[in-house]
Amino acid sequence: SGRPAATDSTRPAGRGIRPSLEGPGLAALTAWVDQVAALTQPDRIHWVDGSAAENDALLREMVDEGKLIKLNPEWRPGSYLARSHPSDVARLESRTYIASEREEDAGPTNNWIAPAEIRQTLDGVFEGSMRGRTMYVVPFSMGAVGGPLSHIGVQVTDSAYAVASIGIMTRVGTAVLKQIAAGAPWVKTVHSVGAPLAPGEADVAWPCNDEKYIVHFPDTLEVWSYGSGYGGNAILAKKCFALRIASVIGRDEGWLAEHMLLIRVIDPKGKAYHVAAAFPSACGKTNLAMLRPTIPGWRVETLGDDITWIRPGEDGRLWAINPEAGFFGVAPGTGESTNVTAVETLWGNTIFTNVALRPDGDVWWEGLTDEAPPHLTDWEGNDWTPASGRPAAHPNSRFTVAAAQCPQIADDWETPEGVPLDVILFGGRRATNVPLVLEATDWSHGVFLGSTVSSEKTAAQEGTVGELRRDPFAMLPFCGYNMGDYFGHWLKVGEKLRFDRAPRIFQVNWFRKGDDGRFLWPGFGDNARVIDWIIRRVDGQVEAVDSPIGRLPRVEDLDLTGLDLPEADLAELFAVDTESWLAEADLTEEFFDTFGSHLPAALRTELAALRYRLQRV
Ligand code: GTP
Ligand code: SPV
Ligand code: MN
Repeated sequence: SGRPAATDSTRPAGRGIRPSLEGPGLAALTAWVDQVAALTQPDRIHWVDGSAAENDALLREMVDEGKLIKLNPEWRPGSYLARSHPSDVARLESRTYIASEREEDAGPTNNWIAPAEIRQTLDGVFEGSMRGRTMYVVPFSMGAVGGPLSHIGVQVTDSAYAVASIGIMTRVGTAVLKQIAAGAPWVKTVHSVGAPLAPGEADVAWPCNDEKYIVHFPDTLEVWSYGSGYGGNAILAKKCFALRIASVIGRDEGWLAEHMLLIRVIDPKGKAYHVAAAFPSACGKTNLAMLRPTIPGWRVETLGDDITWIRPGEDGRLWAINPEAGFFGVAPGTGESTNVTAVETLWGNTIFTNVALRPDGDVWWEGLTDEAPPHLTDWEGNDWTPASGRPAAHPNSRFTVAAAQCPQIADDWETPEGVPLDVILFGGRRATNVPLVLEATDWSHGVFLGSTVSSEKTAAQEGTVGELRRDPFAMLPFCGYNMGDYFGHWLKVGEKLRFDRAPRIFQVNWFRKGDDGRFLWPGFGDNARVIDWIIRRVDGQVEAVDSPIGRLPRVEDLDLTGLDLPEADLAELFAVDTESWLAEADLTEEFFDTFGSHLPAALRTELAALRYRLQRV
């Protein structure tokens, strides 16, 4: 189009004008913003200050433009529904790249692309990509602003939906800008939906592009994302920065950026323990983060539900923070009987994406109530009844809500120095083989358990739901460097810990199924029974039974009171079948081989020891 490019970000934009801050760091930021604007050619530039008034105006504008549906405030005050384009509903692992200088640094689990090559591609697609739109400049902090474990970034985006989401998921605005002005280092992230508007052209509800790129430059600490407006593809502070880029920073600085929930568990005597748990996408992190124990006396306080940054302290312990400020959680399956805490968290001030709309202006999704309402509008905007034969909400439909709204959030959840970890859990969605709970014998066995996690695919990424794949540390799609080196980094971090202060590592599996296809374990609030055993192990109150794959509970040590669990199911939950584990060990060897010389020797030793123990049975 013949529209003149707005390359001068000092030009008054009517609102959100470049703030009049002083400081050595500001020049670099404004120069970069000008450079991105020169490439993408937006009509306007809006510097986000993070104020409530700004957020209100943004949401109102999106409603006026048909990009959000305002929910009935009587049921859901301050809340909105977004319906994505039907093709833009999840993370796109096939379009996600690590553009490290050396291919080896991306490793076999990532899509590598040469930086020079992809820069050329990106320059092409981003040229003029924001024409007719507003370019928002969003300074954000992961972790409390100025905290010792915190990191800062800036996202430039042409998506108002992304801005509203980042505002919930992170700490945005002027306080962060002041840090940048003062010279704090920051990570550059650029996002465009890739849908420029010609003069006078009407916008659509969910602009996006068929061509998509989510590209990470670990050597220069940059993210460039094009074509998608969805979650992990568009809220770049989350998976792109807080995991892929942060894992690289952590490798270089000696800490860990993990796909983990973080909770404080309080036992009946009032003693507190901190637990971090890595489960793959849509495998139960948010649910465990908001656990309401079904056994008396136990309490859980929520600290985080998706990402945890972990740093070894001078005291030989691991200290952990949740770098996020909100939850971007899976809606389906979230209901009174499974996660009442989430239901309560969502009372208002929530952005829902791809859930169903009720005739009374509230939302619904499969599992919110046992029975579906008789009539709904489905996530694509079509009429829906229970007889429609398709889900009303998309299986990866989500809610975006501030963590502070969680009724069981820990009072000190934003503590900048973090909490000391007592327990680390690894889990996945496994219908067979993996027992309900298993304890690692030591740190390197724990790292072995993390490195061998496999899980059935869910709707959180593109592809076939149910297909089994390796997802080490639940980080397969999120590790920004060579996964073999990442295993080595975990081992190295372990060496920095005092042996009596390192967290104990366990593997859990809530998803084992019987031959008839039903879950053997009730899950959800009853997972507290497993946590109870884990805590008593940590405290040295109960013995464990050695098995070839690790330490298992004695059945009598599990608190199963009030649970209607058939004896046969209980046995099946802990069954270790030698043949299938030997077969699994063969697959692990194949998997390990893909890392070549990057695989730490200690993990080969663990595999050999596992086979030895299995063959001795
Ligand atoms: P991401 O946000 O994608 O990282 O997912 P997540 O790991 O936070 O998963 P979440 O807690 O949202 O759970 C995903 C799905 O698993 C939901 O449909 C839950 O209802 C279901 N789920 C969670 N915990 C359990 C459990 O203990 N047992 C069973 N059977 N299902 C569970
Ligand atoms: C996940 O897929 O692990 C999520 C959702 O938490 S997203 O932010 O889209 O990555
Ligand atoms: Mn996640």
